[in-house]
Amino acid sequence: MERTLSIIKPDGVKKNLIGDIIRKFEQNDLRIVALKMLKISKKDAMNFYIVHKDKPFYDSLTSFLSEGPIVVIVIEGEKAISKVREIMGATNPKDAAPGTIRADFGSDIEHNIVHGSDSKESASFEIPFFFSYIEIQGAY
Ligand code: IDP
Ligand code: MG
Repeated sequence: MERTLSIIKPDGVKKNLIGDIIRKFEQNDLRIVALKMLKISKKDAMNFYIVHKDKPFYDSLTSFLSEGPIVVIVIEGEKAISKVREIMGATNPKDAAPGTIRADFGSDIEHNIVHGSDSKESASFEIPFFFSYIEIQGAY
């Protein structure tokens, strides 16, 4: 069993995709164990995406993530990290496999609807970034 963090980014919320995205996760044998909607500051977005601090898109990405409400979700299941990445599709919607969230709904490489932790290490940074232990309704 693994846990991973997903975020429905401001473009996904704006496009009314919260239900569609959660349904995709649940249909793939993944369980939602924590969820909330919030709007984060630019500073919080910069801390969340600190691994990208030297990338040319860091400023624009963190402005985007803080521009409107997001939905943060903890997902639990077998191989949850790679499963969520698969359901999301490649970073650039143009390269994402047909039927993935990013292929179906993403606008461009930045505005790509969803986030998913890319490793156990990033999941263990990202989950407690948004949720405390008692907010997570998991089996362990
Ligand atoms: P990921 O979300 O598929 O893990 P990362 O490389 O970790 O992709 O990048 C984090 C986020 O930064 C992406 O989801 C996307 O919103 C944005 N991003 C990635 N590469 C670019 C780029 O080349 N230009 C603009 N934004 C980018
Ligand atoms: Mg990433």
